[in-house]
Parts: sequence; structure tokens; C-alpha cells
Amino acid sequence: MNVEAITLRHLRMRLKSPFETSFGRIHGRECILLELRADGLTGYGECVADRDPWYSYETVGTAWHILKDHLIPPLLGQPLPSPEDFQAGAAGVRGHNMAKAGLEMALWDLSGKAAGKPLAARLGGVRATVPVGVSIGLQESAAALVKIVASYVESGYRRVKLKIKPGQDVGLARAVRSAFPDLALQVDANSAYTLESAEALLPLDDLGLLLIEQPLAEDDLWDHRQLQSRLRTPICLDESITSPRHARQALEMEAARIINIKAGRVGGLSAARAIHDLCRATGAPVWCGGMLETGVGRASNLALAALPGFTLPGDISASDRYYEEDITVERFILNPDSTIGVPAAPGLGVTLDPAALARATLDSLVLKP
Ligand code: OSB
Ligand code: MG
Repeated sequence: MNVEAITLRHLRMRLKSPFETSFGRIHGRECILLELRADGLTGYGECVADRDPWYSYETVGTAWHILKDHLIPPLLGQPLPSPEDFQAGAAGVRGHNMAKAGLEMALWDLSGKAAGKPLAARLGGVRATVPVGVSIGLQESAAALVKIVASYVESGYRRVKLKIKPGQDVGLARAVRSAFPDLALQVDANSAYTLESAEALLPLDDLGLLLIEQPLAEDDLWDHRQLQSRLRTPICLDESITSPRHARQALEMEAARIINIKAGRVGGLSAARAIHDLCRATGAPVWCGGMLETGVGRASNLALAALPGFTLPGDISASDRYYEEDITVERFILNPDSTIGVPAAPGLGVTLDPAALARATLDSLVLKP
């Protein structure tokens, strides 16, 4: 089974409502969809790098370049590599984890289709449905935020994450906590604080939060350790964890007690599973983060979150929370118990809607041997 062609598609998806974090506000989401063809089968992968280098240094532009010029050429016309062999070959490319993860996802999808097995089963998943929550962006006021939280709670979400930044933190969390005393609640600062300004976060300890996500800079494990020593609430790292090694070191130095696993950020599902395995061995809880994925990436996240160590609800909301029109035929819906079903068909278990895909495509490139 040789790789016959790989197509890159630059997509732009309009969000139903803007999403604002400490690093900025977006109205739409861009990403790269990969289509890998071999032996009459097509595997899909989603590269989660966005248009702007805000969450990560990677962008659609950098990922397009790394895929087209470095990661894809060695694969064309060659036997389909396993995800592990692909990673071994790609190890010479420094960084660019999102580019690697997008291509690795397409390999998992295609090999799963060839084997007739769903991704979750191949990764070691043990659940047919996974607990999920919703990540809510910054709003105009605490009152507006409480109203939006109420609407998500009404639609069945039992775990809510609030985005925070300096000046919009404890007050917001306190308002939501007093309106919803029993809600599973957590906050995410996306690196907006320094050790000094994070002093303002200490009162969060009285609000019974599940965790505080990535308060400090992504390259600053040490100050996260200093901050964690002053907080009872667990710190959870997102941006800081880009490899299994960093996950191990962060836990060993007590820079965090919980890890948010995003396959894109760590270089793919293989590395995501390795982080899951080492956290499980040390008893550290993990959960599956989200990057506002299309239905393709959402299917991958659901499969990953089916692994046994994912004991906290993921940022994997129902399809209707994100886009007016998604590119997959399948729609992920929220069950009454705040879970979403893990796809059961071979590979990622999703099919693409060609018309919706065409409407979302800004640019495409077919690479052949
Ligand atoms: O920090 O977890 C984050 C979205 C884009 C970039 C970074 C983050 C997020 C989210 C949204 O919080 C999670 C989702 O996909 O629902
Ligand atoms: Mg985060």
C-alpha cells in the first residue's frame, strides 16, 4: 500500500459567536485539512495551527510549509508508514508539533480504515462515551458571562471552563460560582500572568475550582512550581507541555498536578498516548483539551479521551457549539449526562461533506510522487 497523493486544504470556518481569550478575539477558525490517499482509501487529518501565532508559534502558514517541504515529500510513493515509523522519520524536523500531528492523524485514519478498526480501540480506549465540558470565552461583563453559563448548563453541560485574564479573573469566577454553587468549574489564563501578577489569583482557592489552567508563560515551569506551592487548587498545564518529557518533568517538579493533553500541541496521538500512560502510572489526572476543531479533529479528540486515564471532562463540546456549518456529515451531540459518544466506525469514523468542504476551502494543493 503506497502513498499515492496527499492533499492540503487551507480551511476557514466561521464560528457561531466570537471566541475571546487572554491572547485575543477570533470570529473564525482556520486550520489545514490533510487528505492522504493510498490503495483506494482516504485518510483525513486536521492540523490545528490557527491563522495567527497567538496560542502557539505555529500558524497555518508555517504548518503548510513544513508539511509541503519537509514532512510530506519523504512519504510520497513510499509504503504507508505506521504512525510510529512516521514519527521516527519526522524526528529530524525540530518542533512544528501541530504539522506533525495533522499528518499523523491522517495515517491513523487511513490505517484504521484499512484494518476495519475504530481509532479509539487502536489507541486503547475503554469507554463508548466520554464526559465533556464547554470552554467559554471572555464576555462583556460578569452578568453576560453568568447568562451564557446558564444557557450551557441548561443544554446539559455539567463542567464549564472560563477564560480569564488580568482584571477579568476572580470577579468573574466568583459571579459564576455564586450563581452555580455545585457546577464543576475551572479557569484558563492562557499564560496571561507573571508570578507577581498571579498574586491576584490566590483568592480563587476559595471557589472550589477543579483546576487553574496555564496561568504563567509557556516556557516557565519553574515559576509554575512557585505558584503551585501557594495554591491548594491544582495547576493544570496546557501550552507548557509539548512532549512526554516535559510532562514528566512538570509533574516531578510539582509545577502542575494535572495535564491538559492536546494531540496537536504534543506532536500527535502517539505522544498524547505516551503522556496519558506516564500520568496514569503516577496517578496524575489528565483531560483532553480542544482547539475549536472541525468534526475531523473532534472525532480524534473523542477517541483519545476514551483512554482510561482521562478522568476529567474534556474541552470537547457538541458540534452545535462551534460552527454554523461543519465539514463532516456526522454531528456530535451532547447526551443528557454531559457525555459525547466516541465514534465507532473504522479510523476516525467520520465522512466529509463535499459541498461544505468546498465552501470552507480557501486554498488547496495536491502533492504526488
Ligand atoms: O487554551 O484550551 C485552550 C481554543 C483554542 C486555543 C486554545 C484553547 C482553546 C479552548 C477551546 O479553550 C476548547 C474547545 O475546543 O472547545
Ligand atoms: Mg488552555
